[in-house]
Amino acid sequence: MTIEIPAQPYPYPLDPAHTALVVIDMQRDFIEKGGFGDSLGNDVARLEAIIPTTAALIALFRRQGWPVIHTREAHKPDLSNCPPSKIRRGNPTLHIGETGAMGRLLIAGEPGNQIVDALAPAEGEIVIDKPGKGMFWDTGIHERLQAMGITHLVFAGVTTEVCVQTSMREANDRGYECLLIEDATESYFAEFKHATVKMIAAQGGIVGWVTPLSELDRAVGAPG
Ligand code: C5J
Repeated sequence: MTIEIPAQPYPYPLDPAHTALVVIDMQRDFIEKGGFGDSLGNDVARLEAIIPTTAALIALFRRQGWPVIHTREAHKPDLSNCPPSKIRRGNPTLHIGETGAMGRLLIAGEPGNQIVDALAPAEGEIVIDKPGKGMFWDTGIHERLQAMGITHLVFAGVTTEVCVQTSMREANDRGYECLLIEDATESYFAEFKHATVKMIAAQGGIVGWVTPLSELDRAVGAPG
């Protein structure tokens, strides 16, 4: 039986037995000073601000016993899965693979590549390292989700218009019913988040649905 979640552009039919949460790239490289996001000249405090909402969303899924998946934007130490064009891009003070305050930027296993402590994956939760912006390219996650019988994905994380939106679009093209929790996602640019949230739900939900955490909490049943 589905749970109807008030959402834009119309109620989202959450299917409890077939739903997983995807928390995109809540890693130190994007959220803390000295990381990749900071090296690009961004205000990382904007992203840090969604940690409490994202933690509450993860807690809701854990209470329900629904799967939680974490992603990290992470490349192999030899950069063999990072195209040179991606390394060159952006004119940052530091490039992908170079050493910053938290180790090599966006490299698997480095301190900066770890998910922030407040959102650390629990034992048994899936953590995928993705070399692209989207969660499906070169990760094998679609096959794992299919094996788990997952048809519905709830999204959170950063940044709204880059890795979150790319992952939602990839998921949408693969047939998943996608819901974005709008106060558990953030961008370095307020206007980009605003536009992304609008374009996801536009045209009858061309990419998916959007709703705040409070609506999900109410519909699923917040703890008393
Ligand atoms: C970016 C991401 N913004 N996780 N990555 O480069 O959105």
